[in-house]
Amino acid sequence: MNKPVDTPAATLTGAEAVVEMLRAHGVEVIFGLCGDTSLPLYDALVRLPHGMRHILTRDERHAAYMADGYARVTGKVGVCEGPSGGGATYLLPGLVEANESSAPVLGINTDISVSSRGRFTLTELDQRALMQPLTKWNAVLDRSADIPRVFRAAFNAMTTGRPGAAHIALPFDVQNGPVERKDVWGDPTLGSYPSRRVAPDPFHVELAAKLLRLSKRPVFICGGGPVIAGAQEELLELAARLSAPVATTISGQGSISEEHPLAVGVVGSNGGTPETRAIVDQADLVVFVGCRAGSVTTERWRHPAPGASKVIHIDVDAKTVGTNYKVDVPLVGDAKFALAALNEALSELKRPLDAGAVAKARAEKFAKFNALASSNDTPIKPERVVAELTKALDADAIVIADPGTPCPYLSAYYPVRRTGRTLFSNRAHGALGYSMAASVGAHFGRPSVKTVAVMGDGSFGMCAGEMETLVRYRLPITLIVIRNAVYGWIKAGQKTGYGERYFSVDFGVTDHAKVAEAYGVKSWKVEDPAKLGAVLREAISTGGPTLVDVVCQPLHEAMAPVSEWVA
Ligand SMILES: Cc1ncc(C[n+]2csc(CCOP(=O)(O)OP(=O)(O)O)c2C)c(N)n1
Repeated sequence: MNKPVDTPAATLTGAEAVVEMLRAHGVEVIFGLCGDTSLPLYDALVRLPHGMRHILTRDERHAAYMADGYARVTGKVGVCEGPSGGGATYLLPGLVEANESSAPVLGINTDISVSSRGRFTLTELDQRALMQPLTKWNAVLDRSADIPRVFRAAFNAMTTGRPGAAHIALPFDVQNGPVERKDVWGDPTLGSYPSRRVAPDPFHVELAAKLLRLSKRPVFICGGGPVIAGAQEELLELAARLSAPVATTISGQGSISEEHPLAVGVVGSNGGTPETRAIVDQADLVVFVGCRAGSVTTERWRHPAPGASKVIHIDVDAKTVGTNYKVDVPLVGDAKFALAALNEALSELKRPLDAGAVAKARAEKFAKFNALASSNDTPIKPERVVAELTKALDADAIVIADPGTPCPYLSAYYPVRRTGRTLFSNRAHGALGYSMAASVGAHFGRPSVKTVAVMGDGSFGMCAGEMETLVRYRLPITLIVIRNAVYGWIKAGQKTGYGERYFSVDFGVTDHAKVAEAYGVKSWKVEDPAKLGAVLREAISTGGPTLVDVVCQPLHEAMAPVSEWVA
């Protein structure tokens, strides 16, 4: 009775504690979709003065992709939420992509009450079992008192070591139970990644320095690690010291400006070309940096050829190092620290810049590309789309590419002109329909730059409903649809590997511009290559969401960057 009204209560509800724990870790945006089991959480979100934005989505899958896009461009944890049952199964695709792509995304699914378990309760699902193999860390809460500890553990797991996704199931009655206010605290540094960096063993640094000194033609192959670690300066210093070409994976784009004389561009079977492959093949020492050396990057572990060169493998994840190649020196640690340590160990070394081979490879690669990119043929060639987009966008713009035509073409030929995350794709699972939602997350993460999503019509069919979200929030995002009425990448595989025995890959024509218009998105359809540049410039500079439907040459008729399909 006599308690002053402005004294905070000693206990919070579980839902209130969740909101406070997110805030304590610096969360600014939550992407999600409501449900019965989420009512206490939503009530806490509306009542408490937390300063976080909640972005209502039309599908939990896209909520998770938004959180992923947000995490990739901000260096912060992305947060998404949904209800029990279908909300959890729909959130899952985005969490597994984020986890395998080393993006820290926290997924929260509310759940049926602990007291209702095992009684054929509507939407009951074993969320622990569902999420366990697909996330870096997950938990199902049984008591409200555990909320602070569980959230701290989730943020710690997501942002330390190799970043990844975490999942928390939050039962209805746990949201209503009590939590002691004194337990509600968090370390805001765990809301950004990488946190708690580790440096490699100095003994291994010395061994690696020795190998680098002895090497005649070292080549770097950078995965997402240098971008995540912000190791671009250290990478450039070391590459310049050794006069070594720097190639990247698709996730590694942004490790180096692709205009730098030592930048090779992307290697591998989804964006690499014979010219970039040749640079890898001539190396006597390959340094993988924050890179898993997976099937795409190495064209099924053939480039580099095993045993053809010495290998130094830098990665924050000890399990990654040496998985696919026999490693001469393992360097387990944060990419920034590892490269800085190598620079220090090699401080006496300064080889004269010899970028002739890289310049030649780039010239040959782009000569082929430019010939096709200037073509006025119809349907419009994918190369023309990439060239016009490059002219229309400034270097800071964020471009997100779906699988199919967009990813290999953009990663091969759209020049990433600065360091940091400006061009990305969902490279872990490559599920169609990622780019539209990821562009929403990227926009909320970096609202001051233009964000563009490039998708095939197959992808469009998997995400069209989310245009309503773009319209509701009036997001200045441009969507580009590569229209060819075919699952082109797969048809191209049937062409090259299966004697042109085409089967079940063609679908009907959709007028994407009309669909967009129905949602309230300003749209254009382009068939004439000569008009494409002007339309793209107009779409990009128009406020609010825009869509350009480009009638394109199907991939199986076009020149794919590396026309070898690998699985
Ligand atoms: C969810 C999902 N299902 C299936 C695939 C297999 N797949 C890879 S590329 C591709 C075709 C893509 O078609 P589209 O989006 O129209 O682009 P195009 O290749 O025609 O440019 C398919 C079906 C996938 N990546 N994701």
